[in-house]
Amino acid sequence: MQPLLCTDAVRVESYVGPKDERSLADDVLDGLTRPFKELPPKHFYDAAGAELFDRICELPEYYPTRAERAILEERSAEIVATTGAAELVELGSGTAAKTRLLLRAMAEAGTLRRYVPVDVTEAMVLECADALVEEFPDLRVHGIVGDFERHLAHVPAPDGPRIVAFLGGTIGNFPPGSRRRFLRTIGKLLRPGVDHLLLGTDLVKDPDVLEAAYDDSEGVTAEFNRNVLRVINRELDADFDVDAFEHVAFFDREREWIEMRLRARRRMDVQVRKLALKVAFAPREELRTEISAKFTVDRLRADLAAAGLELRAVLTDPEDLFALSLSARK
Ligand code: SAH
Ligand code: AVI
Repeated sequence: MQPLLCTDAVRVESYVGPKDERSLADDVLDGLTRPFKELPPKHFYDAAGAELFDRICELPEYYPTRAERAILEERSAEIVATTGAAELVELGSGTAAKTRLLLRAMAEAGTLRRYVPVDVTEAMVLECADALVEEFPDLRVHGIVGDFERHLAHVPAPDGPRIVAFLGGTIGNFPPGSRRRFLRTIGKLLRPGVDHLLLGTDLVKDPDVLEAAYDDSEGVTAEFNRNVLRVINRELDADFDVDAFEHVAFFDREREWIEMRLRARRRMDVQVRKLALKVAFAPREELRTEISAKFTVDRLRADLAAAGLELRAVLTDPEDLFALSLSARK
């Protein structure tokens, strides 16, 4: 493997490339030819999508980031003391904004050795690796640009007690069956009796609060949602009229998840030239772009148990909006 970047402190490896265009192509071919159209949420995050997500995190309505940060501000030292962590592996690391609180606590405890960010967006991994080695002089960063569903085998062997962090509630973007399967895969990165999973999960709450968080008054989430169509236009030479799709977000009370969709404002025939594919949308036809599951502690415990993990601690913010949990392999 030829690393993207290799210095004394930083090594960044990339596992995305032409094959990943394939992954978008496969998802479009598969998802847009189904009776109920659907795309997986990982394609939101090109550079523009990552920027829109950052703006979402600052919105008054989008509480998860603030609530999770509040927990980390309060409890990072305790998390580090409980786990003795020397290494932090982070899935879907993004800008690693909240992660700094954990790294700081590890540095203060004198245990910090290595940070392993895994994200599908190359610029994110490169930028955060650079910034973090500046900020933490003894830190080594081993970055992986890759799809956490396909490239976890490239996470290096542990270098001391490890925390695998999966923050932000991103686990909620998996449907229930794949969620448990993915938790089991994450478990393989953990050694029983040594390592821990630190998982961020958004909690079930008043549907009005939830729906506002996914349909903000400035329309940033709507733009984030439509961004997936811009990605397809650019990468697969498609001709979606992006503004002809309306943002839809609602809380499914039975399944206890938020669903985001894009609704066609009129009849459309879309050409996806690279795939030689024509996709017809009926007026008001919807395309599901994301689910974002909300958790109770019982559901969390059951999902972890089904994946061979034992829930050890649940930490919440003062308003009980969000939970950070520590678990370990049984
Ligand atoms: N952890 C950050 C970012 C959450 S946004 C936070 O808590 O704020 C979700 C992140 O996961 C984005 O940075 C996105 O690029 C990344 N991501 C989404 N799907 C992914 C996948 N399949 N593989 C790797 N990274 C993914
Ligand atoms: C990354 N993920 C946890 C976010 C969420 O809340 O499900 C993505 C997002 N979608 C709309 N707003 C934010």
